[in-house]
Amino acid sequence: MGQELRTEQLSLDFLRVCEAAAIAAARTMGQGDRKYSDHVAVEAMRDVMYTVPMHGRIVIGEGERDEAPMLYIGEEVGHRAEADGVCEEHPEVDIAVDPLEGTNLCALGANNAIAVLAAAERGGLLNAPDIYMDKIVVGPSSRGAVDIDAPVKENLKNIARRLGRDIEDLTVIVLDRKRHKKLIDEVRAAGARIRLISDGDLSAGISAAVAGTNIHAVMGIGGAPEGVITAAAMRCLNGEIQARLVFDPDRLGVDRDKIPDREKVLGRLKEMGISNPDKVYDTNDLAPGKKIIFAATGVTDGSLLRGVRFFGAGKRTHSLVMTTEARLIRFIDTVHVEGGLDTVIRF
Ligand code: VTB
Repeated sequence: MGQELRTEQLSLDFLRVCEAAAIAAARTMGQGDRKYSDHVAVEAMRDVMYTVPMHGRIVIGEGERDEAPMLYIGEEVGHRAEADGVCEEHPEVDIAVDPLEGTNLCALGANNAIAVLAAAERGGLLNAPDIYMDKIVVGPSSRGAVDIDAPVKENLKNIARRLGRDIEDLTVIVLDRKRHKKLIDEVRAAGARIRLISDGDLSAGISAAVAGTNIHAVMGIGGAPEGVITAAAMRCLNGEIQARLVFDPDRLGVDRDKIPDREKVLGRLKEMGISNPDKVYDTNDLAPGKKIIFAATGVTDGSLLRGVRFFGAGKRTHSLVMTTEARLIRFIDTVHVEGGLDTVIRF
């Protein structure tokens, strides 16, 4: 057993981790090479991760799909210092990372790419497989008013009622994919406005939980790892996510040979401790931790976070850092000064 997890300090360490990943990725913005952008983000994130005083374990990472050499599922990360010959016990932390959420967005210089991670005490984050997940994400006002199995129109009606407006005044974010044709038709028929995004349902979900972004819900099928990290953010922001794993090729609108065979997926889920693949997960199932930490830094400009800006004598990052424990939602604007004593800091 390590020391008790102190989220106050650790959240600021994780801020450094996300800032480093965001800066590295932002340098590659617009180069059109998503793999390279991801690679530099992963490297930077991992380097700083090793300076954090913790006994960390990656539970969601670059894992399976990419067969990643770094930040793979199960990798132990963190700085294990020994002071005066006495082994200083560090807290045990489970970590879910997405060093560059929206690799394409960064490669194209499009909005809403972020570097993000969530952490909790051991077992505090669902070890979700890297497969698809159907999700509905709403902010605090609509918590308890939606049901992933209800008709789209009913959910929208309930969200509108909670927000004291008409369905026509809602904006719903949906990933622009063929698999969402029916969902998009239904949202349109209900009268809500839609923002179709090319990527990044995780940053969209966070925006849905912050009033003033003019985003009221995120619906549809994206990645399961992104779902877990979204849930961690919802725990801190009082929002809600409901979700269900999806591996039916018909629902995904893909050829059967494009995704692993159902039996194979079921086997893998069982190994991961998931016996009911059709389970509806709520926020607490996905991120059950008592102590949740969430940190994200903007890579490109977005609805909630500004992207990294480089100026001659340094760079500037914009981040969101929060924990369930401290009830502090921090938007952190950091100037990383590299110039000499004559460096001018702008407001
Ligand atoms: C999803 C979504 C992510 O990639 O994982 C998506 O959750 C991949 O979906 O936010 P496709 O296979 O349909 O492209 C993101 O958009 C970006 O990582």
